[in-house]
Amino acid sequence: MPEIATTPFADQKPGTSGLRKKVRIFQQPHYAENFIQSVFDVIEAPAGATLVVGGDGRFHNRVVIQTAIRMAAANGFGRVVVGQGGILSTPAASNLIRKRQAFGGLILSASHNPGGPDGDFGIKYNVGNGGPAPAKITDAIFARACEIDRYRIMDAPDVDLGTLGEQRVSDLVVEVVAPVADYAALMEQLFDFDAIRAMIAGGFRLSFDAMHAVTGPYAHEILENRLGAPAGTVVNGTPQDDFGGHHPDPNLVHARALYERMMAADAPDFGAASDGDGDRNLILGRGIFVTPSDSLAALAADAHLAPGYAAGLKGIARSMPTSQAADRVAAKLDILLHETPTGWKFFGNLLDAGMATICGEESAGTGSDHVREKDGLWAVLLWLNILAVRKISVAELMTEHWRTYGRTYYARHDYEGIATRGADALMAGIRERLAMLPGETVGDLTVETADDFAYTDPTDEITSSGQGVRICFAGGSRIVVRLSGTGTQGATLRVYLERYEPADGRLDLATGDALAPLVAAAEALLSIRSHTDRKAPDVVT
Ligand code: VG1
Ligand code: CO
Repeated sequence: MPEIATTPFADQKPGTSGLRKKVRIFQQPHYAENFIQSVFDVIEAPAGATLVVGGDGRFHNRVVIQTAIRMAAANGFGRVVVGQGGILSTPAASNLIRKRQAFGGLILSASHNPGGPDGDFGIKYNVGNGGPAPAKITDAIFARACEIDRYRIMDAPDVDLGTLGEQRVSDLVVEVVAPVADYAALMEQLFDFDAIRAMIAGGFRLSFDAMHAVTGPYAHEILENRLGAPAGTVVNGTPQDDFGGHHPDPNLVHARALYERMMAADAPDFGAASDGDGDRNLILGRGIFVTPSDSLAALAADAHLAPGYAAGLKGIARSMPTSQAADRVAAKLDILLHETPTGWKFFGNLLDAGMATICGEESAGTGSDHVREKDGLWAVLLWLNILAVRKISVAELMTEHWRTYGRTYYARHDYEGIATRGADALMAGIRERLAMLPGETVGDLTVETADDFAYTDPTDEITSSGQGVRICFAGGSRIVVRLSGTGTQGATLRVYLERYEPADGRLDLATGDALAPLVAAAEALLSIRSHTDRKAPDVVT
């Protein structure tokens, strides 16, 4: 087999969701090759195995797809299934891995991070269940990348990614598939498309912002072609390799135009957006933003109204910083609630074991056991299905939810690209004081418990520690603080603020007012300003 000698790069440690770096780092000779070979060396796929390859269409996507195909050919794979044009949304890739019983898949994305020559790129390996590789595999990939001295690559011309059907690279069959077809078929199985179609035909108006990213073709096909929403429902629906110069991050900052449309007097009934690779979702109703944590809780409470979930839920899983709103739904439904570290890779085992049906994260990720990734359009369709059955507005549904379960006011404050030293000092400082915090009062708040979150996976007993600091106050409010594992520059500090108001409490406060005491407490406990050298967070979501 053709082998090329190489030397290791010391920085190929996968983070929360794969290896993410600036495009220019990935453009260094041998950089992507080293990482892909490290993956292949660790997974030891049997000869003739199938590999799914696709990405979110960002700058450099096609280059690395061609490289991955040549390397798969030289490493003994029998078949590569690749999306046409090199495009697959992350949930669609997860679905293809499962459907084609592939050994695994390479997903090329940096998700919500900006793209283009000066933007970010990423590579993530997903295992045969369709989900991100668990930590024991990503750790092994990093260890391998630190000592790699050769990679295998076939000397062959580029594959034609534009033409559907089979081609060959030496003994490898490369199958170019339509990116949307299988995914749309799966959505039709899970949801009552007739009911949603009837609601739209009856005058229900929606707007979906694809943010110039990968969900454009998926949303055009599903929302407009199959569900009958009028042309123009999907905006920014043509994927661009630099996402039009924007951050394809569906939050109130980067999806500002959609937010403003939804707050206007003539707003549509429903608004949504997705991110670069199609696994995140933003949900808005006329005059109301639904926090991702509340969205998870509301979807869990009513999921049984969709055909795919008519049998009820086996359990709910949420990442630790996600608000406790879903816990109250789980308690009422008398099902298990799992609290996992940040990142979708921790949900896979629970879904495989039938211990959870629905999962979610505060970072606009929601999904279920239909695939092993979070899924932006899935969340949109479950919302539409529930609204079509219940025949109420988003605002009415949320008000009813809060009157039943109480309301969890929530916000995340991000300090982006700060100096690593200050970020590490902040984390080390609070970790040192954790044992002393219980009983301490900050303003009107009294600390009840404080810890550094550790999670033991109930299926394989593997423990992940140091996953973020939790400070819980009497009455159910919380501050959580951790460092991001997806950034590509300096450090990003995330401070998660949460205040609980019971069902008979104050349910109509402005979020900023409701959380003001927690913002003050966070500053008092963490000295954020001095550690970050910032007066205020860069992004509040
Ligand atoms: C962030 C989010 C996390 C999410 C991850 C990947 O990680 O907080 O909830 O799973 O991004 O999302 P971090 O370590 O930066 O906080 V995506 O849409 O990149 O696949
Ligand atoms: Co994403």
